[in-house]
Amino acid sequence: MYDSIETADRAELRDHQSERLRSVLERAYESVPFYRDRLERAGIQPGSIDDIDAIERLPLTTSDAFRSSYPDGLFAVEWDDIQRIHASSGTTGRPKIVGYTEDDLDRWGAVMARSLVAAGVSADDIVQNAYGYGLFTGGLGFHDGGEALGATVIPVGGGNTARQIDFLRELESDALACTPSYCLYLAEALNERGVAPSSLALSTVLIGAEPFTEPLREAIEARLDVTAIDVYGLSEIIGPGVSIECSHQNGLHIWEDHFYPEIIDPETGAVLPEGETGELVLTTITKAAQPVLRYRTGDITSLTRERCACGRTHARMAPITGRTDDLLIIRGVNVYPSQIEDALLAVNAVAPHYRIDCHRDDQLDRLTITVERTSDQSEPVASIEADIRTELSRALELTPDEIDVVAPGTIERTETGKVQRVFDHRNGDP
Ligand code: DLL
Repeated sequence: MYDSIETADRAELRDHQSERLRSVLERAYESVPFYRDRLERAGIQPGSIDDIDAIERLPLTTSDAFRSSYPDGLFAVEWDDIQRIHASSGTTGRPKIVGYTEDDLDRWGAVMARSLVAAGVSADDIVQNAYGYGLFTGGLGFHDGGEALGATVIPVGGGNTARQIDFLRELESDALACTPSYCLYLAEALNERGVAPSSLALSTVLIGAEPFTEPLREAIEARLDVTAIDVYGLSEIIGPGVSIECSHQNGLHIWEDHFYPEIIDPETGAVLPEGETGELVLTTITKAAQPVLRYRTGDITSLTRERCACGRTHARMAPITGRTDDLLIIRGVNVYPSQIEDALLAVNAVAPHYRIDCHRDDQLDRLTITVERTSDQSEPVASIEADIRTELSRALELTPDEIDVVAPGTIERTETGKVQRVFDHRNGDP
């Protein structure tokens, strides 16, 4: 264990949660007009909630809160106290901005260090971090956690497969952190180069940031001869480190002394009993810069509060099985179809007919965008394509693999029912 709270008695944990909820509510009410309005409208005075069980009375928060408060309306501290910013995709043009104070960054480092220990990583280990560095929380989240633990971190970042392989071999990394799809890609690249997994020191991979199935995990474990640990998190709450599996791989331990979980019925918003599947809702009970109350993650899972065989008592969530919205996660990057639509329709020569295709080729996601040009033929295709690329690069943190500009009338029209513009062939769309 990294921290004794991980095995705390549940009654003790609940006392902590109640106390922290009271304090976060007070801060949110005092410092964030958005929450003050919501609480007042719901007739709730912060002092009237004194037990964690009463959290159900608080209004739910959706990702719209980030959009309507862009960029800093959800901050509970002054800019002077913000030490770092991260961001993730919003449904349209503007990203969700997340801020951290110095204490928040320390807490994040500590929950990530705790997560790494739960996954079997120790201070003596070398962690090769192949999550992207930058606004995405994956890179710096694992980086700070590895350093807080006292491990050696190799900040190689995403991609650059030849270098990843060199480092795995020559620096003898014990753990690798990357998306599951990239992990599988790397396994194939190793195989093609004739590198036997048994010749590597690698024993653990930390896979997250996108959904994966159990067979995919098994393929990773078999091909790399490793234990593949599921790690979950989201920028709005902190980034990676909200929850992680231990070596028993029987659910992801949610660090409940910082993040309070509930499962709701996505249709009605009602809290569901333990064990039922629904939408995960999280409340940050320690975050200073930007507390988030009852946030609808959009992720589908279930919870158990039974003590794990490892001795940890915090609630465990099942691996994520899907989302309540249309978020696409492509190579670990979040993309809402509405962001693509906004960008395409900002180009004059483009008609409002398009399709988005996601394939998985050779274990790597590919994004293809097909758009119709208008009947005005004056602009050459190459220049329309260039305009589209410019608009998309403004809106997305990933470049489509292919942009196809087609003649007017080419894209199939929908006469009945809902239009389907997104074809996620990874999920079996034809
Ligand atoms: O993906 C944080 C992260 C980085 C987690 C590295 C794990 C490892 P966002 O970019 O804000 O943050 O995306 C959050 O990604 O709501 C889920 O839909 C999805 N997601 C994250 N981890 C998992 C996972 C990071 N283990 C969104 N399994 C979340 C399934 C995941 N989906």
